[in-house]
Amino acid sequence: MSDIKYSFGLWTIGWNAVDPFGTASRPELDPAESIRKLADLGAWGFTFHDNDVYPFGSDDAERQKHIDSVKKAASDTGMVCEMVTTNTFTHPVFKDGAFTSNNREVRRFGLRKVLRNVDLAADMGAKTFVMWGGREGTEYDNSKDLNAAHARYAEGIDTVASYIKQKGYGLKIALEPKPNEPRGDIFLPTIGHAIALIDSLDNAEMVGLNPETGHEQMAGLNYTHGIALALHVGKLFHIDLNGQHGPKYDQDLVFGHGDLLSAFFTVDLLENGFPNGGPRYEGPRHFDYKPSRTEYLDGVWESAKANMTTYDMLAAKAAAYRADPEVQAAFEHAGIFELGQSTLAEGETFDSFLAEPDPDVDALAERDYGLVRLHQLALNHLIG
Ligand code: ASC
Ligand code: MN
Ligand code: MN
Ligand code: MN
Repeated sequence: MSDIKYSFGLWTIGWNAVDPFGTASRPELDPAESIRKLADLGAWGFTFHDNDVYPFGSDDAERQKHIDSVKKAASDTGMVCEMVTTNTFTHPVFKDGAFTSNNREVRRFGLRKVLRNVDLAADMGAKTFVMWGGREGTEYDNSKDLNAAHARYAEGIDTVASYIKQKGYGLKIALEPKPNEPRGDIFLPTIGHAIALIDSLDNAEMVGLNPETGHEQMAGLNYTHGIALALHVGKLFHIDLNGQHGPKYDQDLVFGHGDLLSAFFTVDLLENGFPNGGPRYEGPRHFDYKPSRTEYLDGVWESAKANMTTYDMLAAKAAAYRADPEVQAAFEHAGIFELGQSTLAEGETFDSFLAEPDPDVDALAERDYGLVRLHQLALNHLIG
């Protein structure tokens, strides 16, 4: 394994493959044992929902017993708890949402569950606090006052942010967009929607994104473009890598097992940055996938390893691609470095800009950008 920092959600390998049509196809895993197993496979860190570690409704003593067992596995193995998130979607109390439920009592309960989990995240030394609002949404457009729902969503996020500030915790919040499933429509369906709501927050500076590969692709969107925008506006706080074949149910495949070409360009961006420089993603390479229901325990660990092996292979290919002089020449030919120059000259006035004669547009229209050849060069590196 490379020295890339890979981390896994405990709910990923821990999924016992219950789905809407079938019962579990695998036994429950002990979270502490999973941490040891992931460490053996070469992972660097782990993440969890509160109820991946202790059952919903545990009393304080039971809760602490489970937390201590996870902490011991972490200290025995050196595995880092880098992110914590809250389950506000499994229990039926959340069937109409947590922060956006029409029922105020449910909203107050959901918010309290999240704040309690913020304390745990800080105690575990996590740097990022993820919020995936899986039940924040509707099946029917008249189910909610949609303005009030967004106001309550913003209120909830701002309350969590103020609590983190008041406690002096070094945590940042990362919202995870998803278009649908389990709700018919989920609020903050894409990276762009989430950025728009973040901009309206009182505590916008400490709230960013945790985009998941498959969630953008479920909406027919380009994940690499999405994380590029998040980087551009300083909001790529965390990532959930996995695989998906276009717009259908959330497949949560192994990273690279869906759209492989897209995965190549995702890795190229994460590992090599933008061709003209710019903001870089410095966080862990975190996988949020599910071992397919056909797999038993060997398949669980094989699939976990496959995420890291695939990422490693793509990182090696992407490094060779960028280092290839033919690729760099094709970048030059395509104008990729030219795009790094500002369109207006420094100090240029509107008068001088508008007075400039127009170019020969017919000649400009004949330019061949060589983008197909450039893309073929990427393919040569990937599969040649
Ligand atoms: C998360 C997260 C998801 C969901 C899903 C739960 O915290 O990132 O995508 O929960 O994995 O099954
Ligand atoms: Mn998913
Ligand atoms: Mn996710
Ligand atoms: Mn997921």
